[in-house]
Amino acid sequence: MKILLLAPTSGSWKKAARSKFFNGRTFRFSLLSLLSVAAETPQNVTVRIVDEQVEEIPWQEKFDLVGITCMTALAPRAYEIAAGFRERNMPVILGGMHPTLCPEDACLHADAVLVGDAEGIWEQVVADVRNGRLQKIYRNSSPPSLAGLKSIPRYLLDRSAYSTINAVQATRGCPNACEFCAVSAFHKQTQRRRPVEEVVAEISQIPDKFFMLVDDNLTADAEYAARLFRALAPLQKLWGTQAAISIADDPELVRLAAEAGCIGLFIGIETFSEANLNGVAKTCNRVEKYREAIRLFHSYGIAVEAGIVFGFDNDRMTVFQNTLRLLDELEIDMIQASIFTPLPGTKRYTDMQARIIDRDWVNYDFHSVVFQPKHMSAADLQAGHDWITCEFYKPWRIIRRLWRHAKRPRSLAAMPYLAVVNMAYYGRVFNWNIRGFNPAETRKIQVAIPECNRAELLQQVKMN
Ligand code: B12
Ligand code: SF4
Repeated sequence: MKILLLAPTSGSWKKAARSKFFNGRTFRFSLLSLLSVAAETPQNVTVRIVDEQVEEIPWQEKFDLVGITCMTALAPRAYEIAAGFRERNMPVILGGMHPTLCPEDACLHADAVLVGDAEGIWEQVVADVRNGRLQKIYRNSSPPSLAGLKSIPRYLLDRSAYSTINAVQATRGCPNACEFCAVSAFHKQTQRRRPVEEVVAEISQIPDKFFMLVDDNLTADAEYAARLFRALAPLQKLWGTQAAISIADDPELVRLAAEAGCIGLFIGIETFSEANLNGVAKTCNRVEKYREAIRLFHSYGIAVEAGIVFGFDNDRMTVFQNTLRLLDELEIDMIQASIFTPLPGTKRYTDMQARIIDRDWVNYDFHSVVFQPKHMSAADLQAGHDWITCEFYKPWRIIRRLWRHAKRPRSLAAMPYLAVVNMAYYGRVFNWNIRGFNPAETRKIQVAIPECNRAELLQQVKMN
């Protein structure tokens, strides 16, 4: 029996994959979703993983089952590919974020849909294919335990095509209830954790120095995180992960993370407006604590990538210029600027139905406006997001950030990481030619964005 597991790609990601320079390799890592499904596949089945960013789809080959993973923005491409294989008489199953949050949509385009985690149910899917009785929907009756997960077959990937294939997960989900978050919707505001010794055993098998913990909120359970960090420290590896900014409420935990080799944190700062945070129930962020938290991370040489979102209901045209000033003020090392996106399956999607102006999933890529903002036009929101992205990654700002980082204590370990990611973002913004990321256009936009006064601004956002 032969199974193909496929990761689709589209839009600018596809373009980047095809171009010779700035090919997006830095941002390409993991594929842990498909690797986890492959790990669960019985030994006597041949599994092939194809990442459309890396290689062509093997249309001419014959498979007994084709499994496709997809996020919302990639759903249309996943459906297109599914149609291609079904025309060739090969059954298709869809799984991952979008099929789980929108099974009724996914069901229209596939022979079967797997809702939620694959562990605990994938073996049944394989058995059903073998017996010719594939069902329409598969889901575990309750989320499977993460103890005793099978070993991840990273050898199925061409490692030269990825910045790292060393993606590991210690926990799944997040207990918080931020109303815009797909993770919260997928995992129903819960977090499951793997036994610390199993995570450490997996990481100790990785031959490289660097790995990524692709958890959603690694430090949600501080006691678990502390145990994990203590156990990781002797391995002397370097790693980055995502955590809520509230990790800084526990300076001892930050110290343990640094001693365990943490060199980078992706933090969902989202906005500098308390009203915006309250509007989406992101209660783990408090604007007045941002500065203290970032200083703490920096004091351990940990680089901070901030997730910043524009288009919240209290955002006005001043938000772009103000946010750039505040990011500079906090010495944030990298940003991932996004446009607010009401993702299907989340509370915000339901609440914002009347304001949604674009229902093409392709545009649910966090860089396009799909709803009517409250205090600006959709075009202004798009322009402001494009403007700040270009401004933040201008070469002089990147050099200043590297210089500032170099002056911090323990900065050496994170320096290459910081430089590579900043340069990769530069390449992405200025060379991928992503829609909206046109430097000539953004120069014009700058004129329309109001200037702001530093002291007034700090007082206004109550950031001490
Ligand atoms: C690591 C990561 C990335 C990495 C690597 C992605 C990759 N290709 O592996 C990078 C940085 C490249 C990335 C990029 C993006 N990401 Co991302 N990413 C993640 C993150 C943090 C972890 C994913 C992961 O590896 N999970 C671990 C695995 C084991 O869990 P899993 O994916 O749920 O898989 C299990 C089940 O879902 C199921 N399953 C999954 N796929 C399949 C397929 C089949 C056939 C079957 C049967 C089962 C199955 O089985 C698995 C095992 O149980 C998630 C958050 C999350 N919790 O998922 C966001 C997340 C998936 N990303 C998201 C987004 C929006 C993006 C971007 C669009 C961001 C942007 N603006 O650029 C891009 C899109 C990239 C692209 N076009 O390809 C959103 C998706 C929201 C949505 N509803 O669509 C998420 C949920 C983050 C969030 N909080 O909103 N991402
Ligand atoms: S803290 Fe982060 S991962 Fe958790 S629900 Fe909120 S946005 Fe999602």
